Amino acid sequence: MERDGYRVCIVGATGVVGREMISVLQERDFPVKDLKLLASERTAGTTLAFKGENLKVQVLQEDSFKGMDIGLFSAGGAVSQKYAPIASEEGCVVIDNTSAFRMDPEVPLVVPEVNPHAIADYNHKGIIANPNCSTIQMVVVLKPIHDVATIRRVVVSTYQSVSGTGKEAIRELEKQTLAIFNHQEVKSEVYPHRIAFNCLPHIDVFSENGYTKEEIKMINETKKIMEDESIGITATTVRVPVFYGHSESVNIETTKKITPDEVRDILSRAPGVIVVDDPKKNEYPLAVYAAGKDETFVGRIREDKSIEKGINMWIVSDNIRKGAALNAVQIAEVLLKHYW
Ligand code: L14
Repeated sequence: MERDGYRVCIVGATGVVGREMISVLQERDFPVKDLKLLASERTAGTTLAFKGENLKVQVLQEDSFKGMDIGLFSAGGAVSQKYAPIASEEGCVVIDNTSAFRMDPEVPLVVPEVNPHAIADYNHKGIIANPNCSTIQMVVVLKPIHDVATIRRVVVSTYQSVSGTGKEAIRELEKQTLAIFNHQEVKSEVYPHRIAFNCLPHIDVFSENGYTKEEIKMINETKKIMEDESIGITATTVRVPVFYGHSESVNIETTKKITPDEVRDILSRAPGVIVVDDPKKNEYPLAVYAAGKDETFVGRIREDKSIEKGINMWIVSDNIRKGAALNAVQIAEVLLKHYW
């Protein structure tokens, strides 16, 4: 059905991801008829610009979703748990950026380049989940390889930027860096230890088995999105003193032998992926280069000679864009095109 546009609301509009959602809707000229910005009492009242108009952020309430078509949620798991069912009940389709519903067997978990069909397969009830940032950038690279060579096992270590945690963490890295240069006391409020000039092998909370929730999310979400429970995955997720862009060292073992040249060839044709792999010219993906871009960058593609059929690579993407806001808007675009 052709429409003159959709009524869109953003829950968590004043956050790092919420603000990026506003920019992405604008940049991509998403057919927005009406944009409603929602946040907690703490930040409501803020004014944010959309297409030259200043919009005032309203307090999120149970009746916020009346008449809305699409809700982009990024205000934490607890807010989604409470308000996503209320929104979908009102007929507002929720695209949820939190981990609240990702592993729910009735909720599709979607990366448009990888499994857009999941939206139809799951016969969703008005909630579609946006995967974890580290998972998204990994699966856009792994899926095209899996289709050709069948991945048996994945070993991933991440190097994640502070922006994933939010604006307080961005400020913490800035403040600590300045404090160290000025020989002042370094305070850690957001993270349990100093992040400036340091690496923390700790993202999200620890669970009983010694893994962090971030690691468990990467393992479970990758299997769900790739639709293959047989893939073995292990992960170590690390916070590094970078502002924007997550990097990942990824080792795969395949069932069918595949050469680095074949991997480069497959990935050069993969949607949303750019191969940056010319070591002689010192060219490889970098967080500072990926920041602000839409694509996922992959390089350092080489054979893992310690096993018979292994490949190593380095994958980088903007965690706030492809890892969150952009992927959410791309899900909305798939919805409009095929399912509305
Ligand atoms: O969406 O970087 O699962 O602290 C959890 C941890 C997003 C980012 C998620 C971080 C995330 C995050």
